[in-house]
Amino acid sequence: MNYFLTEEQQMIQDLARQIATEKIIPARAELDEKEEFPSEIMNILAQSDLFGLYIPEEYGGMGGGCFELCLATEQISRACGGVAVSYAASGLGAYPILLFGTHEQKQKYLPDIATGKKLAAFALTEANAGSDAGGTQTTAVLDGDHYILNGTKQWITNGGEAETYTVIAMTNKAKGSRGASAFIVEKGWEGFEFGKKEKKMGIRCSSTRELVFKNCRVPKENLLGKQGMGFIVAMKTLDRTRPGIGGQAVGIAQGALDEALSYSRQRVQFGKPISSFQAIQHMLADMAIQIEAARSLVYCTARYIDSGAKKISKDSAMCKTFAADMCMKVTTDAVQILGGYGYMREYPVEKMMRDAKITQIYEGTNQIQRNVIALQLIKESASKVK
Ligand code: COS
Repeated sequence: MNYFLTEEQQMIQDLARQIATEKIIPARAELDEKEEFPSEIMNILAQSDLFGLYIPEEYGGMGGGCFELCLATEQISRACGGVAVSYAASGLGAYPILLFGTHEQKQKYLPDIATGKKLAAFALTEANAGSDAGGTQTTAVLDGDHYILNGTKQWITNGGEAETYTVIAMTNKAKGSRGASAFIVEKGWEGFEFGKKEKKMGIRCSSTRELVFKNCRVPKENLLGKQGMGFIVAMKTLDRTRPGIGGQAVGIAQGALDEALSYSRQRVQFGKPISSFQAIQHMLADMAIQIEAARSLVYCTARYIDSGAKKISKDSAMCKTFAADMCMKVTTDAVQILGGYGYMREYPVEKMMRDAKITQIYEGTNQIQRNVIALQLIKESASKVK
């Protein structure tokens, strides 16, 4: 399929694929086994200027958008979902600043994120506020020139590794989601600590940790947007980053198909390579069809977002949902094609199947995405009737 990439986009894709092949594939099994953060690979991605793809040139980036970030994330995911999420979550942490930051905030924080000198992270989820993002319990109370943050954020990707955190906290609990606000918080500030590091099913080299705020003083100028806009900051951010999860899902699935194809040509049973059996051929064909359909939807949505379109929630949710469900199916089928070998750790497909699962869960479960899609469909239908 020709997606008519520009010369620059082709270069980004080629570069990310080369790093994935030469640096990530040889390291992924050990990183997964040891649950070790891929610092060295993050440095390579930084030196290759891949962290600033979606950041305007004015703030030290390459001036691209969501599409360029998806292209790179897909290629990295083809090799390792855990490395890919560590890379892409910096974008998730940076997008609130990009969308709602003042010029001063952008000037202060974006250049270091763009060069990869500093990683970013996004902190919305809490123990009792997952799908119900408006149920945030962390508080931010204004005290002179500072907000005082108290509470615990859970399952924060890049927790502990990132230097810059965008954090959602309640400035007025009585107002529900309209009482949330967003803040930029730096690692090392007094009252900001890291809790336990999670042990996970997949994406095991990525860091997933608690953020603990105990009377953490955040300067007033680190409020993002206006007080009370935190929920909107989070929703508008996720609208722009969910296609990245789609890209991750497409990449993981492509990696699994590549493995299944290569194995099926080599594995001989009943005197023939198993790729000559129609049962296997049809599985391979279905995997390829589903991957290409998801890739088309992800690319199309990311380009639509970059065009400046405003109503993107439904499309963003659609591409994330479709690609994540596809990824779970394709990686499961890849394990099936490899049979007993597929179930063993010596082959990468069992890791791919473990990594796939999270794409159906994070940045909003696929059930929540379907709620978003259905509500928008009903709204559009009602407005047509009027
Ligand atoms: N863009 C702009 N505004 C949005 C929006 C979006 N994508 N989604 C909701 N809003 C606005 C609504 O218009 C509403 O505004 P008003 O108060 O002015 O009417 C407000 O935000 C509250 O919206 P809503 O009533 O739909 O909020 P809910 O509490 O029902 O929650 C869902 C909506 C479930 C969609 C939201 O909580 C969600 O996305 N949850 C999943 C969170 C998630 O992805 N977590 C993963 C953690 S990050 S890795």
